[in-house]
Amino acid sequence: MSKTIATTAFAGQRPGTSGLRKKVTVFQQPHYLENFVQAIFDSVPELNGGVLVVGGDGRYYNRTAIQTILKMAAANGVAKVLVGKGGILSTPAASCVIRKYGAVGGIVLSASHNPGGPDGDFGIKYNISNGGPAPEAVTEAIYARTQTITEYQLADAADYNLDTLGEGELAGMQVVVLDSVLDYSELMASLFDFAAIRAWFAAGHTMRFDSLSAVSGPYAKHIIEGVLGAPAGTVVNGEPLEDFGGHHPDPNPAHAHELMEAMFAADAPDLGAASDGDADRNMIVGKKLAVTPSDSLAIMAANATLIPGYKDGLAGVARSMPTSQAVDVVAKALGIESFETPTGWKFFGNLLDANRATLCGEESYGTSSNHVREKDGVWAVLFWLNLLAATGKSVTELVSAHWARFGRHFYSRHDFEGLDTDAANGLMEHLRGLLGGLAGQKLHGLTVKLADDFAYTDPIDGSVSEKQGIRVLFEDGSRVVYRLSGTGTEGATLRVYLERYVADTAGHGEDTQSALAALITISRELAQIAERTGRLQPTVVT
Ligand code: VG1
Ligand code: CO
Repeated sequence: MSKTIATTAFAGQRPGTSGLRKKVTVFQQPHYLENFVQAIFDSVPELNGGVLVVGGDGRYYNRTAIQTILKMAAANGVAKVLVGKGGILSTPAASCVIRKYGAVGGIVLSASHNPGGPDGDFGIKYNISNGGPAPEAVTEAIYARTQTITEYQLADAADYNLDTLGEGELAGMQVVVLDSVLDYSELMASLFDFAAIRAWFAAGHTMRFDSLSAVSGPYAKHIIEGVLGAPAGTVVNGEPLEDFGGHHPDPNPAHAHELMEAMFAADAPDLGAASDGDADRNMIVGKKLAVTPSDSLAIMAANATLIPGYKDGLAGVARSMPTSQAVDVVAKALGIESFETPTGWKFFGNLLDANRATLCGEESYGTSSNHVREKDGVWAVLFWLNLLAATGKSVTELVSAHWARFGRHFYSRHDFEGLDTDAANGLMEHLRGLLGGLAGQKLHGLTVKLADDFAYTDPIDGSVSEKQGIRVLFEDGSRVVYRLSGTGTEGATLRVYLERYVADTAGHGEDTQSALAALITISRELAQIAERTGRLQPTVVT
């Protein structure tokens, strides 16, 4: 039995960089979630009679949303739903499960690196059958449908028990509650040399994995403490909590400050790592050294053949436009293709499907490979563990050797959060107005080579994405990039990305912010940040 419920459209249900993200209180409005979910079913007719994966990062409102989605799935003719136990599926595990069980798609509930709890954020996104985020054509269709919706379907059924593994039924739809930790762990075992990592721990090496009370905990504990034999307590903050225990679940040096303190202490472990709300991000830290995500991607690419899953080499690599060019230098040395895509994992899907890229990464602490179609935090940490075990080197030794061979890309991102939206839009328009006249100008000793608003033509399907960020490129290879965030829920966030290449080893020891000082000044002046936003300093520096 199902009901048809009348509704009216909500403005603003356009998915951003990674799905629809709003305050929990916005999602709690009657019909708000339902409208978006019905728009998914209306836009993807194959779900009728098909298999759907459902799960989320366990944050506040996850269970409520899943019950609604299950009843709507049944009423919309979905044949079978695979749902994570307790409603839990990390984003990479959701991708793994969609692929493994041949689902039509998945609905992932997460606001990822945004804070959770009743006053925090919630989010929902749709992933397609390759396990990856829906491409823009699909998210735009879903959005268009939210603007014309007048009714949705809901089964008249009791809530489903999400805590008992196994098969059951809800209003005629088959439901399977599964423990994705096992599927995910099996996939990791097929890629990495678990015996070598086990031996590395057995020899007394140590690590600290901070799950920030988010969803990576169960996966990291099972694999690192269970299968790989690291001592109990290696994974800290490993219980997923609805409010992340007050942690801001964003694995960067600013937010994962407990980990940074541990890694800068005299008794620091050999490897430090952290992951975000939905476990698709990773931060890698050595003793007194946070590895930038851009360097991490480049180092992984340069050393990939040491890892069993990549021993035959990489088809190519891809990075988001604001990510540093470090991996391009490696690709050139390896003689493989490198791609520059707009920000957001959905742009890597086609390259991975077509086997043009094997490894992909973003400066926002996201890295992954063709094993799934999402970024993957625990995978990245296992990759580094495998590198440490295979080489016997420390994180610092691997990083220094990499810089010595390829040169160092000093890199930092300055975020100005919670800006007035009009002021932020005005700032971007101001920058667009400057573009035509910048080439050839000398700014604080650096000559502008090219300035543009980044546009991307997908090499596989030819789709075009415009206005993806302002790039100012200098003759010496340095760059300043500006974007407005597409994942925030309060005002606007301006992201300023700064990069400078230094080939000579003698300059590699410099402090990052001082190495970037001229670019920082240029970035502030060009965009008139202080004048337009009233901010003299960024709120977050990564
Ligand atoms: C940010 C990052 C982007 C990432 C996205 C989703 O987007 O910059 O690289 O793909 O978050 O990550 P934006 O538009 O706010 O800059 V997650 O881990 O929040 O799903
Ligand atoms: Co995330």
